[in-house]
Amino acid sequence: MKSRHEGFSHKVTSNPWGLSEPSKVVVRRLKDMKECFKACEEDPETEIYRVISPAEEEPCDMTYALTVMKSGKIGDEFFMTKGHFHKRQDAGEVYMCMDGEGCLLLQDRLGSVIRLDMAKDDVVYVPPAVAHRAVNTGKGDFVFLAVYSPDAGHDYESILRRGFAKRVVERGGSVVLEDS
Ligand code: S6P
Ligand code: ZN
Repeated sequence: MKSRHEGFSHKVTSNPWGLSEPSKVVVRRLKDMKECFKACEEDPETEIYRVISPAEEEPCDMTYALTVMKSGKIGDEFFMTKGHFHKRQDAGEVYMCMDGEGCLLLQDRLGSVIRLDMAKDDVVYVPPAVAHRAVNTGKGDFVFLAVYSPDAGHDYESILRRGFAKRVVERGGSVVLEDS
C-alpha cells in the first residue's frame, strides 16, 4: 500500500466480489445485529454482509469501502445493514451500486424516513445527518461502493436506540415499506 500522499487504488473484483489486496474484511453475521431484525430464529452464524476496505492505517481525508450483502430474509425482513449516522454532522457520502438490487433507507433526526431504490450502475448521494441503512431486495448479492471521509465516524448507538421507523418486508411477493 502506498502512502496516502501517493494515492492508492484497488480493483473491484467479482466472482467473488471484493477489493484487491491489500484490503481488510469485516463480516457481519446475524448474531452481530440481532437488535436490527424483528425475528431472530435463523442460525446466528448466518452471514448477512461483509465490508471490504483498504488496509490503510494512515489517516486519509477520503476513502472507500465495498459492501457485499447476501440475498435473504430474517422472518419477513430482507437482509440489511445495521445502519448508522455519521458522528460528524457535516459528512455525507456517495454510494455506487455495482450489482444487484436494493434500497437505502434514510432517516433524519426527527424520525422521517425515505426509501431510495438502487440497482446496478446507480449512484446515490447520502446527505449528512441522516441515518442510512442498505437493504437487499433482490435475488442475488447486493454490492455497492461507498465513498466517504473516514473521520466522519460511525454512530450506531443513536439509531439503535431509536430504531428505524420503517422496515422493508416481503408481502405477497412484493417489496413493501411498512411501519416498524
Ligand atoms: C460507511 C458506509 C458503508 C457502511 C457499510 C456497512 O460510511 O456507509 O461503508 O459502513 O455499508 O453498513 P454499517 O451500517 O454496518 O456500517
Ligand atoms: Zn455511512
